[in-house]
Amino acid sequence: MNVKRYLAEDVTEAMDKVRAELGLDAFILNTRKIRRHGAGGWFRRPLVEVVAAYEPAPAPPPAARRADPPPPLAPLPLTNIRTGERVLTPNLTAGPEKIGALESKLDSLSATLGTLVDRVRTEADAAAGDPGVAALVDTLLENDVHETFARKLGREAAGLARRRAEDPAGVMERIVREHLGEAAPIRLKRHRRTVVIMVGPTGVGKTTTIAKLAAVHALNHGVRVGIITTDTYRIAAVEQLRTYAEILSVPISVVYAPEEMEAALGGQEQCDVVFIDTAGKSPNDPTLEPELRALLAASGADEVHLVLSAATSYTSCLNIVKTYSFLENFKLLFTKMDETPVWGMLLNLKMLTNRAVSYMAAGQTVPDDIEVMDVCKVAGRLLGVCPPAGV
Ligand SMILES: Nc1nc2c(ncn2[C@@H]2O[C@H](COP(=O)(O)OP(=O)(O)OP(=O)(O)O)[C@@H](O)[C@H]2O)c(=O)[nH]1
Ligand SMILES: [Mg+2]
Repeated sequence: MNVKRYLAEDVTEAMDKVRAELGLDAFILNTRKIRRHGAGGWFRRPLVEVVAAYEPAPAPPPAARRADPPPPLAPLPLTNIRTGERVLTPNLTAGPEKIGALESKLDSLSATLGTLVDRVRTEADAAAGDPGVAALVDTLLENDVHETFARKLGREAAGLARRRAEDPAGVMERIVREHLGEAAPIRLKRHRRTVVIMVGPTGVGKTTTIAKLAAVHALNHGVRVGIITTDTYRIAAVEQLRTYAEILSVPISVVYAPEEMEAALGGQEQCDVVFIDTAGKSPNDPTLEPELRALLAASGADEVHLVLSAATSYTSCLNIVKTYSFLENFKLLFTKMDETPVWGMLLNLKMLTNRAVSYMAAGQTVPDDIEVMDVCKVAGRLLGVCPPAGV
């Protein structure tokens, strides 16, 4: 009995492969879902692995092996399929001039193949070959854009700049902006209250961001704001938000368990937008997912903003992304952009998660130090166009 492993997009495709290759008598030993390799693997559908066992086909009987070989097939004339014209007649007894013709045909085929391979390679090498693009890729790397993404953008920019005969710097700036995507700030529902929940690791600025956004909405947009805090782990956490709520004269409720959420939301029925604060948790805390799932279900939040510090390392980002991959939808909100001169993490996270970016915060002052994500400013900074002095 032999064993063979198959990988496919789904079970049907995997079973088709097993059937096609091993026939109907194969046994399925195991089926499981496995994560794809690579950083973006957490956000893509897992692959299906099927392990099948089969009986190898018996060796042909010795008599069959001793049988005389079949007679050689008569050579078919080769014709040009478009013109019907005979181009070459393979003949194993051909003279030196026929062999010469064959050789020259092979030479021309190999030249054509070489040109094709070159054409495919050119795109990939263009970034490295074009000193302008290579310098832009270096700037991205200096700004902590991960190498995989920096090189991918370099290839895209080089290809596009050459095809359209455009300045690589302009093309690269456009590509970075496109990859960052359009900013997606909070969109208030027209005829009902909008519930926004802030989640994320400890100390990234969730509570401060809620204070900033509550103030901006209440003071600048004249919107009726409510605040609910579920962060009852730290004694100071409730007081921190209560102080902001009092200054803004907006209602605040404290929720100790998901069951209390309905009543808390009911008490803020008249609000246009309600911000829910959550306790920061380590990405490795096993209670994070079940607790957050329960809160999301209880609140029926319209928007989830994953709050992240721009000063987080790439490795930590990967861990955070993995931790929150259970969320069906979320926006990326970046804080502490004033604490780091390099903003590559924004682009890394955007490209890893493919989620919309919402706001950027660059300071501790409530409410001034927050704005809707400015993708032009970020792209400029990543490409060394904007000086790293303030936001
Ligand atoms: N430099 C800087 N500091 C910030 C920013 N946003 C928040 N902070 C500071 O970061 C610290 C933590 O902020 P919090 O709002 O309490 O963070 P949190 O995510 O609610 O923290 P936990 O609830 O403990 O998880 C405070 O000192 C804030 O003033 C920012 O954009 N830039
Ligand atoms: Mg907090």
